[in-house]
Amino acid sequence: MATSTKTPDLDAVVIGAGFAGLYMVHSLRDELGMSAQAYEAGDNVGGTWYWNRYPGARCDSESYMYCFSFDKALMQEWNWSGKYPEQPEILSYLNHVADRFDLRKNIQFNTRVTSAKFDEANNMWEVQTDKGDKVTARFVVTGIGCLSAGQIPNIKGRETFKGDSYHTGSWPHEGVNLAGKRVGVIGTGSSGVQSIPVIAQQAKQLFVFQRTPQYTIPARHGTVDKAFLDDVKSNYDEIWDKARHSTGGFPVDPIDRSALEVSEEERKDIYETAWKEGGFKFVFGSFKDIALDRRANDTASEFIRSKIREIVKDPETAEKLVPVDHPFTSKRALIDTNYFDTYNRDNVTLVDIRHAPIEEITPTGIKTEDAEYELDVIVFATGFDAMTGSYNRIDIRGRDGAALKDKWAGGPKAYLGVASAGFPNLFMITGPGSPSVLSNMPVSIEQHGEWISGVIEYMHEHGQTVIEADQQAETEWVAHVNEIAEQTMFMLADSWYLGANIPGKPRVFMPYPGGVGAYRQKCDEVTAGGYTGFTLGASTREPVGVS
Ligand code: NA7
Repeated sequence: MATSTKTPDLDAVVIGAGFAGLYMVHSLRDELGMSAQAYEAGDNVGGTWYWNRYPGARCDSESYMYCFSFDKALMQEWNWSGKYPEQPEILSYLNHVADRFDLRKNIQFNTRVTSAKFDEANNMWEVQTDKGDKVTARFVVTGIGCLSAGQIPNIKGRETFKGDSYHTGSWPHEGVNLAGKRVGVIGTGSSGVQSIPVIAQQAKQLFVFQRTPQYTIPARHGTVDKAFLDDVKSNYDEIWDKARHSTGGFPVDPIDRSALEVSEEERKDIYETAWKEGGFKFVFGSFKDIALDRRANDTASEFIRSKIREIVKDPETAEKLVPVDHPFTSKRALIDTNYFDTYNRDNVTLVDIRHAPIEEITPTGIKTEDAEYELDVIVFATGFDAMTGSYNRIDIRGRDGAALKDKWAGGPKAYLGVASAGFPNLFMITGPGSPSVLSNMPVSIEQHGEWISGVIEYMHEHGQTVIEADQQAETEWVAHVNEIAEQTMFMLADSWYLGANIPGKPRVFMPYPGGVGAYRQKCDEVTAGGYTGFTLGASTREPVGVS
């Protein structure tokens, strides 16, 4: 390992000011006493919740679990108004956190990090921004999100459209007046399923361009139950502890019942109860094997299909909405409010572009193989270059000037999803290979933040200035992630988890599907072993500036 000769300007550069970036600034600055500077492309905090302001945008995690747990007073003082947190309220929460912990003074807004290059001679990073900043830092910590690089498909004629068009992930802050407009929504993923029912109420006419039908469960959203919230607040420690050791980052007890070991009647009752209750409990609280065993899964998939046929009045439309080409949970599980009901409205038309694909976007609308639709507005609910897109937008170069983008050309490679061999002192919060998008994000973000702070503190105590993931440990971890994914439904659909939504992207399963509890245990073992799978290097110079 090289020995440092220069002292960096900063202990750490943090990229992003969403949940991850905010927590990291707090943790490094206030808990470790380090100098940390965050750069954020938006003009305020919020990350995902700053950008995704489309109608109906909200989180699918229940609000009492979609928050930080690092400060007990914060947990007690914040009151959510809805069962699920809506985008404006999450943004208010993150603004509150930024103010409460005085984080803004270490965040430079309207600034995008363009490059980060590792200086091997000095064991530090040189970071540049689009505003001309050039700083050096011992560590770079990315809080750049898993779903932040928006994807608008390159449909022929897109630029010729004379109306307005928007991507759900970069919705205008002032909102969009859709009253009296003919609106086309392309995409029926999470953003489409959330926005379509709300847009239908606003627009004169709505055309939904659907390529893949979806399984979605009613959210049963509503105002928060005050008595429930009070109860949660008096048991928060226990609740969070359960979530931290769970599969999805939610405080649910594991279910030990197979969908195949109960009678048909009992199974139906269990699904009915879960359907009525709403939300992800349909997945976590029904049977242990619907995401793992195809026969068990068939029972859940078929139940949801029957619900779609029951809700949607026009049988032809209902059949178009019924997913048959992939099992439930193979794509991101969705929850909704009135999604299928929306197709009973007179002003809503479902356009099946699987059978008659879009040929082009014209100046006046969208032309499919069998019809032309006149539109005033096109909404692209077409998703993101997930997990790796946000990394590829930054020129990240490690040892020997090697680009992360090149290393990841065949799929992302990272040990524990937190560090990549050849890129020392770079930590990725909820990077590919960690539970991230398969979990309740704040739980995973805090776990990574704590773990990263812990490493940095350890390095200080041991007088070390460089840490790097070992190639072998990384290779084994990536293989392990894929091995688990192979045992699930995840491999059975073209999803963004597999990069299948981006033309040319390698088909590799990106998040860790083993659950947050198992993942935490692995990270804790790595820590207990003195950071097994990492190489740490000493320096004759001062250690990192932990006070
Ligand atoms: P998703 O889940 O990636 O959904 C994108 C949707 O757009 C999906 O229905 C796609 O169909 C459709 N799509 C994408 N490209 C095209 C083209 N070229 N033509 C037609 N339709 C297309 O993105 P979301 O924003 O909804 O959700 C992303 C995540 O954010 C979500 O899971 C939450 O975790 C938060 P496809 O299914 O690929 O056939």
